[in-house]
Amino acid sequence: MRAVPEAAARRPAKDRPSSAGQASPAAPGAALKQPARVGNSDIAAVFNEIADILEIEGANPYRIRAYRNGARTVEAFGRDIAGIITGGGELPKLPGIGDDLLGKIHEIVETGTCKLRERLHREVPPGIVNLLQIGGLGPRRVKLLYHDLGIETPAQLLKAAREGRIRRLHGFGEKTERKLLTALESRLRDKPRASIAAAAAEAERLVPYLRRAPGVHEVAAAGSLRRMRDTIGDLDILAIAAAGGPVVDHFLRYDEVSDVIARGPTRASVVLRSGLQADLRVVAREAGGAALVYFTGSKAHNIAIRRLARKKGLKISEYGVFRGERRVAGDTEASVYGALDLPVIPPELRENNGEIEAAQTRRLPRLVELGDLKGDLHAHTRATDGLGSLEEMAAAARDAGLRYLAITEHSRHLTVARGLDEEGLLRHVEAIDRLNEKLRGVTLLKGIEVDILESGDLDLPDRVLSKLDVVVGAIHSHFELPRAQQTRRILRAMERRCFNILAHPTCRLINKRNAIDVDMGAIIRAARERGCCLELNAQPERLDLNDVWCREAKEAGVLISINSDAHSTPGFANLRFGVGQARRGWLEKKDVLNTRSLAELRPLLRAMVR
Ligand code: DGT
Ligand code: CA
Ligand code: CA
Repeated sequence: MRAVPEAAARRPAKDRPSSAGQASPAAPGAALKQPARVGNSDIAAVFNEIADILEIEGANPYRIRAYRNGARTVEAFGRDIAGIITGGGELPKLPGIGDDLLGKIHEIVETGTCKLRERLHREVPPGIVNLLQIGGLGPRRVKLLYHDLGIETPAQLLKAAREGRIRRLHGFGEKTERKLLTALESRLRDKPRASIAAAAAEAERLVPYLRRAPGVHEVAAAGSLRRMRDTIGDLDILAIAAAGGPVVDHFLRYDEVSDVIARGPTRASVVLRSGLQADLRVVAREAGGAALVYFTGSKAHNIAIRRLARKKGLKISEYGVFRGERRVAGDTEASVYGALDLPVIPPELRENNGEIEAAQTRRLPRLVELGDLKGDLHAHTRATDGLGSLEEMAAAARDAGLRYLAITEHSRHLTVARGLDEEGLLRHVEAIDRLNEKLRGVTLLKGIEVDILESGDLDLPDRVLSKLDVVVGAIHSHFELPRAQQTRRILRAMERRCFNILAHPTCRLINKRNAIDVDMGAIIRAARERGCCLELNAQPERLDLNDVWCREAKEAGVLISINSDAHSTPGFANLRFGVGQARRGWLEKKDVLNTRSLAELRPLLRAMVR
């Protein structure tokens, strides 16, 4: 059994995404990392958040009011502040916005956040900001809850409300307590799903911790995380041990546990401090494989194999495979599938989407693996909105096992990311040429992530694009166009002679922005006819194309490029999430552009130029 999803286990995890940058989308303080445009309301939201935390901290009321007034002014200002600033213009004098706040506005426009906000987030317990999102709770009440009852998280608040401890607080009362309880319970019901990166990071701390429990033989993460779904509802952890009790006790002593939802002799459910729920099941060794199959799911897959078992006169459950009273399999996954005359089906395929039929006819795909990737065709440096230098990014790519890396900075239209104009790009390209002469073990490719303008034009002329090794086209604006117009826009861009790869084709940001409304079927068909590629962007908040469209693209014969879109050196660690999504889309090595060696890749890219 493995503790981490298969595709992830193949490479050392030293370059894990930092939990700061890749935390769950709901995590407070996560900067708006994407070069998404900062609107006036975003600036106002940062100011209001600062005011909230200052109020919880009991700061000077004048200072708090300054941020609240600043937020109101910014929101009411009739023009787009980011547009004025990035266009090199000067903001008119605004009421209540002095030099200090003006400096912060610039900071927010450039980085999506500001240092003060990040510092405040470090000063107060992280869950506290989440308390503010609960209906009926302002900063004054949150401050009381924190100081008088030590409540830092929604889970702790829920517990206190259920125990009737809130009503006794000054200024709360029974009615408020009941309202809070309702709000908290409905929040629990429809809480957003965690990003796979946040869930994987949690599991990679929890699983090794559980391995140290007394009498444990093995521990593994199952559920949607093992299937590498793009988002995770809760963690399902399976432990194999002779006795459940000591393992459950050890689990409940984990210092990240903020609330215990349920406990029994062989199972427990808790809420972790991040807000993610974790379910533990402890089973005996002889049932380990059957339990792993059961808790890996998906539910639809489980139901389908149970039906198959019944046809063979077998009964399958989380305890084993039985013929009548007699156990015929269950200690390993291979024994369970073997009892059904099936090879082990990779967890990523277990969605009852044809994998059982493919297994029966011995036509399961040989899924692409992380180690198959030879290069990465989408990355940024600090020349635009990245953090690393060319040298640092090249070295990090090499350390991640890659042999080539395309540097694809933003183009001029994307002013929030300080996109390059023609001159800036050509200078960058020369720097890449010079560096390539010195580099060992990895080659940089000259690329661009060129903006697809509203009209479908590209942001730079062919004369410039034709000097590059790879042209990645991307949409960063006008996400709301009607379907027909959005589709036409992308098809038009793909027709350009130098176009190689359509980046993050649906532009979704998980839990933040919906996919654009576009006829993806038409885009896939056009990519096949045009002979260009589609990206699977591996950033955990994108994972775009998703599994479903990857499979469609594969069936249409369109190559997918699994790209990190790294903005800093740890960014390459995200490739594993891209590979997970690709595997869910049934992709094999041959279906992925960047499994090709550099010698194989160059002619492929050149053949796309017409
Ligand atoms: P999630 O947590 O929403 O991301 O998705 P899962 O797949 O991790 O679902 P979860 O945590 O509710 O359950 C974990 C696994 O347990 C699931 O993949 C299959 C199994 N399971 C849960 N409920 C049922 C059920 O009613 N019938 C069957 N056959 N299996 C179930
Ligand atoms: Ca789950
Ligand atoms: Ca669960």
